[in-house]
Amino acid sequence: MKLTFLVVAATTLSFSPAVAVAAPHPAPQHRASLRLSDGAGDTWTYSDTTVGYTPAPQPAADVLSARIHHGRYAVTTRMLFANLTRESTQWYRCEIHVAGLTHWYIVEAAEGHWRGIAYEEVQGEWVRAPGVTHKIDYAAETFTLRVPRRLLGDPAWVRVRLHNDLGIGDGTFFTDNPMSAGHKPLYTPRIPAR
Ligand SMILES: [Ca+2]
Repeated sequence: MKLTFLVVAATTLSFSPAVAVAAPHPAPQHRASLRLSDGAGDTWTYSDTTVGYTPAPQPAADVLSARIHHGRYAVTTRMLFANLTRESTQWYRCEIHVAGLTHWYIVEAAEGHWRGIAYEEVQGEWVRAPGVTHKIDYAAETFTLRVPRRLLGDPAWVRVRLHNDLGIGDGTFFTDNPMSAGHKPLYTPRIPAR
């Protein structure tokens, strides 16, 4: 089992039936945080010249765990990687779905801006995302993104999807996510604000 909810939005859980709910005690109600675990060595590769996705280990893109918190003031997400590097272009992606709308955030890290630049994708265009803060910690192997709730319209709940893509420069890419066992990430159930 790849995905494990340690804390769940118990009353709104409607995820895949394959998901294991790890709750040693009666599940708390309306928790605003999710913790996700992911396998090691389970990245996928794809390219500009081939079709589909193939399993291929790539520690720089390999997500090991994640945390999503819907707090009073912001949605904060964090992914832990096997071994982040400053060698290839990496796109850290976070999609936040609210009622009737999805916000698409991308942080790009590459030569010249290893700290990353945050964008929101709006109608296919990448625009800078003031108010959105992030940190790429290459020593701790973590990527953190914080989106103020006011930028999301102060939603009652959010559904979140995290993933990343790494481009090694020859048209070859790697991807991984903590949201599914495959290359395609799935959204969380609704996470209410707290
Ligand atoms: Ca992984």
